[in-house]
Amino acid sequence: MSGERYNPREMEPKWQKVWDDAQSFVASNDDTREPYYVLEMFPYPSGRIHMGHVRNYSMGDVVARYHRAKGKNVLHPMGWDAFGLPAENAAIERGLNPGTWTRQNIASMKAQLKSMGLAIDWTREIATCEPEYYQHQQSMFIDMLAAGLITRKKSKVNWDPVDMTVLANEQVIDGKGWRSGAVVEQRELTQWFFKISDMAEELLQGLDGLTDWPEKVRVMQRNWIGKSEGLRLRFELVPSDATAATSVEVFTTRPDTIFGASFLALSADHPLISELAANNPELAEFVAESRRIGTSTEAIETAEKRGYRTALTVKHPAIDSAVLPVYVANFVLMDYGTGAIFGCPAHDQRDLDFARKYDLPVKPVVLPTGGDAASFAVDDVAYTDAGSIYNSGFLDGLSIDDAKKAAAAHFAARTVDGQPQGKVEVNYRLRDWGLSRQRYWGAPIPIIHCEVCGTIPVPKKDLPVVLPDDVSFDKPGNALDHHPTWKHVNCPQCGASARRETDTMDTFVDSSWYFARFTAPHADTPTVPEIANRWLPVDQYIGGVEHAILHLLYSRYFTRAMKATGHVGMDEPFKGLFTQGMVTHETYKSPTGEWVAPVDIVVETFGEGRRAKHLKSGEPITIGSIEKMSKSKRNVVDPDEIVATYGADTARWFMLSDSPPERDVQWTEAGVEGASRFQQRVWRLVGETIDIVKQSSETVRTSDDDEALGLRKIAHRAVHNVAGDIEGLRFNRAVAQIYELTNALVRSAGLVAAAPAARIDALEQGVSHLIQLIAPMMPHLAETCWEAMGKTGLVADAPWPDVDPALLVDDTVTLPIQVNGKRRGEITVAKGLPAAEVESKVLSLDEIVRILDGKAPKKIVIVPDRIVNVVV
Ligand code: ANZ
Ligand code: ZN
Repeated sequence: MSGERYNPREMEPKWQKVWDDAQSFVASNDDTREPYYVLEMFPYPSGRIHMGHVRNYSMGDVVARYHRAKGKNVLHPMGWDAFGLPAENAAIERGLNPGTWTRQNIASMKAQLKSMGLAIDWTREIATCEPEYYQHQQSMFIDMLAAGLITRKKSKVNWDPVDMTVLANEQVIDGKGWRSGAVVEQRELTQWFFKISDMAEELLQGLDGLTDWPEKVRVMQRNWIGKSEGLRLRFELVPSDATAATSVEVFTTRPDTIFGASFLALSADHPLISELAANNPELAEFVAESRRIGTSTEAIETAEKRGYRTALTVKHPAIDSAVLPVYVANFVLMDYGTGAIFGCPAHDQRDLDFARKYDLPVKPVVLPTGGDAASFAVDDVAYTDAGSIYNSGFLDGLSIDDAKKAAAAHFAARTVDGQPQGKVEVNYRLRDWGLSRQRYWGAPIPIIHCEVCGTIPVPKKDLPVVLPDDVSFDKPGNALDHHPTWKHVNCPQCGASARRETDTMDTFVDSSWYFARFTAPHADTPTVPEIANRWLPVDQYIGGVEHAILHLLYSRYFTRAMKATGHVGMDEPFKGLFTQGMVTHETYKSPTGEWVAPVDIVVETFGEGRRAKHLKSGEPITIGSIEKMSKSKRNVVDPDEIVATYGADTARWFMLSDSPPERDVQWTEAGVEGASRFQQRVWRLVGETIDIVKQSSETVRTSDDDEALGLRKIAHRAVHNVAGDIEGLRFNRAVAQIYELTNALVRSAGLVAAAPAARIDALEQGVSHLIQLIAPMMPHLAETCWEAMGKTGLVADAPWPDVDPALLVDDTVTLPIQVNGKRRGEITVAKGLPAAEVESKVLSLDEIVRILDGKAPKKIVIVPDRIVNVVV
């Protein structure tokens, strides 16, 4: 038996077929055992899986297999986030039909995932691009529209005037269209929105209950929701011919700094500015230019701060006869607060930059604690920390917080234009979620526009609104809109000719409820609430931290919207969240500065150093920094090649072993080799153990000697600790425990020849435990070992081993041994071992025998469980 190498290439497909045939991982909705739902973020079908997927799915698989072994009814499904731009780009660039391209990719990625041996219930597979899926999304859209959760309003989009198409924010690079290079414009389109901002407070509060989420993700969501409490403050306009308006309102979180105000700034889209621009070409030009920055907050924040001084001025609300100039500024957003601010340069960096540029006064009104009022000044850095208010009339001497309250009370009691001058207000950064995309490859929005009846939802009996297959991408813009017949329909209400909505849904909608669909993937309603409520929320969700904001927030919103429309009964979709780190690799560059792929080089070591050369040309290659695996740097390792060379178990083991799962892991050849050697080591140990058991003649189980008991303790402790580590998602620590157990077993197998039956039994039990511990991580190897050991059934179906609590108790003590007061060694014995027994053990130790040199000791003093003193 022992001696043969383990051959993953042969065994892995074998066990995959066995699991498949036995439907081992198919979850039943009727199973009455405790449900456990583990889910990894489903992949986009780009065509090939990458190492990030391998890491992500290996982790999820360990969790799934472990909880199965713990007797739970485990749901571990897989699907495809199958709509989106890359399919359209393939269509444009390579003339492929987006559907065909996507489905081919799904087929090849599915084969790759299957080769990893994942414990997935493939009967529940879904792809969001199939009508069987998106018809339910359309149906829920209609429900949510009826429930008032969806609205239609004007909103700005990035418009590429050459390609005549709407661009996603990611497609705008430095203010230009990614494909055409044309300067992008802002256009207003009427679009559909989920009214997520109505739920801002609820989504914020809900974060408090998500205690099994990483704190950093909760912080990111909190910041994104961006609650701020402040004051709406009305400024009286100095009468002017330019407008009939008499006042303008700002939103401020720092009313305590009002005495430091030196200007007002309005958004380019502020109605007052539009009014002024109508008669002022220069202003109109400035407005147009501001709009070219792009719609993303990031673009606005990074753009140079620019302004235009209008002819308007306002009265300072607290300083008699002082007036402030009114600017248009490109950093003021129309859709936050009131679209207008007062600028206090001394205490806001943006305002300071602006003031320096346009030569506006900088008047400090917050004095740092211990600062000197006479000399304190703000130069290039705004002072934004704590202090006491000064230079500020009735606010002088107050802390910032007290001054905020005092200012709010002061302005609330005054009126401008017959209204309170100040009103306390809570604002959220969170914007409504625009779901319309002017794209073909997405779920059609189930709406019909009729000139007579208006905007009419498609009747549910007419669902799904199916995407046409016969589309052409030879014209820029939305291929769905260009389709000759698709959009022409009759109004479901009055029968007149009408037009389908040709916008499709943002793909974030698709991924906001797939986890619910998995619970009843073939139902003819979006969910079956009783079933969904049994499985959800997902017990453990695992994915990349890049989804910390949008995907997770949208899913949290959508779950609430589904609850409001009766599709599920809970608020939160994901009870536990884990965000794993990335997979990195060294980078390599040729002498001419091109990136070189790891497969094309050989690395040699010399002394402490390493150098690389090109595999074929032999030219020297520079070893560069360690970076996230990416196609652009070519530092990728193809999972297929790894599986072909080392097997899936090795890849899985390495991905789990090397770093804490939340951190980045560096893929190295040495690391994979190490994982592969470990696999062989386990296999050899199993072979040896089988031989030892076969050769043992003793059949009567003797009672445990120290060696047997020691081994049992190590094994039970490992079982106990690995369970805890898997439950805590500390996979690398679980792996370390398994290494320790393996070492102990290998050592013991080496000692065991002609040993008492109890030791052989302990070894066999220990190896059996080891196989169960590696089963979630290296499932194919584990099945092979399990079978070789003559166990019945599959290890995938075996219950997690019971731990004997007695074996977890550490009931030994290590006693130092002194000879004539000098420490000469130590001995480990059972706690409370009678002195006579300790004495005879001590006297048989090699070291003591040597020191006594045949003489008897004068005296032996034993302090029980503490120390042994030998006097010679
Ligand atoms: C005066 C002031 C003085 C401000 C000061 C800050 C510091 P958060 O906390 O994010 O809500 N602001 C208000 N509306 C804006 C808009 N539409 N576009 C750009 N900026 C806007 O930020 C609130 C602060 O951001 C407000 O408080 C306002 O500037 C600015 F020493 O008012 B503050
Ligand atoms: Zn009609």
